[in-house]
Amino acid sequence: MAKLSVIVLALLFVVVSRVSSEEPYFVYPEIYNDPERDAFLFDKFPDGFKWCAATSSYQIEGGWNADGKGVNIWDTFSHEPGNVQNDDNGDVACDSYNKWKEDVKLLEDMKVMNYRFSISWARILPDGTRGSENEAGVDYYNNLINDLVAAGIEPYVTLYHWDLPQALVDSYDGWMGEEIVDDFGDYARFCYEKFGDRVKYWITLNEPYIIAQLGYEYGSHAPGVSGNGDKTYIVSHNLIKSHAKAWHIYNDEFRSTQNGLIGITLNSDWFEPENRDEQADLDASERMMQFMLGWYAHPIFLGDYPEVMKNRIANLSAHQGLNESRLPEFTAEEIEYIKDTSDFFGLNHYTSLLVNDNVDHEPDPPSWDKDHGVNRFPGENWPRAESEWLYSVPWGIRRLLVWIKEEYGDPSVYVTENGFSTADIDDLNDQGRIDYYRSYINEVLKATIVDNVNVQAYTAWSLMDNFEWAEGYTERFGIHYVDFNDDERPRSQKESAKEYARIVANNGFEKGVSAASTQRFGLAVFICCVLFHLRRFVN
Ligand code: GBE
Repeated sequence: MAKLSVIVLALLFVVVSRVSSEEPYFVYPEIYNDPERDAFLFDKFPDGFKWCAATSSYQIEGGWNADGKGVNIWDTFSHEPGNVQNDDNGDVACDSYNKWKEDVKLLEDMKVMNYRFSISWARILPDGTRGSENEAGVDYYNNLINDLVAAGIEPYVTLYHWDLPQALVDSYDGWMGEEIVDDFGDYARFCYEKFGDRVKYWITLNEPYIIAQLGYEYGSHAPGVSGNGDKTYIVSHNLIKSHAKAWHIYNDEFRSTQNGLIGITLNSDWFEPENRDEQADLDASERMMQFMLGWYAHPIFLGDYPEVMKNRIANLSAHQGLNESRLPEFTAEEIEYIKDTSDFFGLNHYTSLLVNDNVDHEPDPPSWDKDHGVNRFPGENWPRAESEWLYSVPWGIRRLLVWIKEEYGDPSVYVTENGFSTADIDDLNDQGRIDYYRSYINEVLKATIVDNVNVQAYTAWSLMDNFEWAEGYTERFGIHYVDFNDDERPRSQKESAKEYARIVANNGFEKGVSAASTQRFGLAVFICCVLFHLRRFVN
């Protein structure tokens, strides 16, 4: 009898210790207070899911005038005082032009499968065109790619992450000129020829929305042009055609021998209706999605611009007294040529906003913001990152992924960026970033295995702190810390990099793997052993 009770007691102890070790690590901001929506899901991603980390050329490379590189629009823009916080620039940045071997090491240590980086157009074609080939630039990317392949890390290569050769602006106004379509095609072909034997994933353009809207309407990004709902649409038109051209060149001339995939990366917030019982708010949400994401995704995945954009911009243009819509039209042939030119849906996502209908808009002067006619604002008390625009809204990415699945016919989605910024302080213990990654990745998991969205990859932005565009070095997005005051630009692992590596190793989330629960389990085993021995004396 005594023996039995000891055994029962021991079993009980084991059970209790296991149960308490399974307490979920709850990382959703408590403010949301919607346990049903925000409950943590302990499960794994499907086998073969790709884990990735990303950077871009101008943000990390430095070497801005090294070994024959041409000047690009971010060199020009950042060298002009007043454009970037503290007049920072990417002249040295993380010095990855010299320290790329260390970058590969960081990736290896985390055991990610892929590295997403971009090619600096002006580094390999200094004046933007084929005649100007720069061998040293080509060597740089060959070395990086070879090292990645040797380390078993697949390269995901972005052709254009915002650093346009300055020469193309000087000769035809860059993305404003139609000539860009052929020049981008030639540049893409050059990259497939040089690197396509080893690169099997290509991304044509990173975030055409930002290129057009911040570069040619708000003027806050290079080339710093301001507009009134005009240039932004012309630039977008050329961006979409350039993307399609690069896809067709790959498809016609390289796919059969190189066997890779090529697509585009679009950025979008999720726009949550302020009140789901109000039809006007639901409409505002849908309209905002079409104006931000549909602007590019509709022509590329479905054909032509979204109806709501065509109608509203035509109406507001007529109201202004213009003969033609400010939104250019695609010809029937162009619509066909552009449709179905992305082998996957590359998605960059960071944040969500609430929306309602903007009823009292004075349409003059015109702008993209007036064309959509939507108010966007954060929810009360939503936790914010260092970046003014970045609120942590984990459930937003799930809603967005489901929207993409339904709108675009269930494409395979690669999340090509997601991440969180902190202030410029030297702190490796970045709990806020850890919470952001855990909760956002958990929502991607729900979208994948509960909602059956075909998500195939997830990418952390960024592998390391880097030049954050107009914010310079005042905002840090890295899962590795870079000391920009040290000439050596040393990198160190933040806690978020370790957490990301654990998620990668588990291909998702395991229950109860905290140090405390492991200790509790060890203690329980020890006590059971003691009880087991005591049992002899009891008998
Ligand atoms: C991505 O952009 C980029 O691909 C990456 O290069 C960048 O480092 C990362 O995200 C973090 O920003 O009032 O609209 O003019 C908005 C995401 C500033 C898009 C916010 C900069 C969104 C680009 C200021 N934006 N961001 S405003």
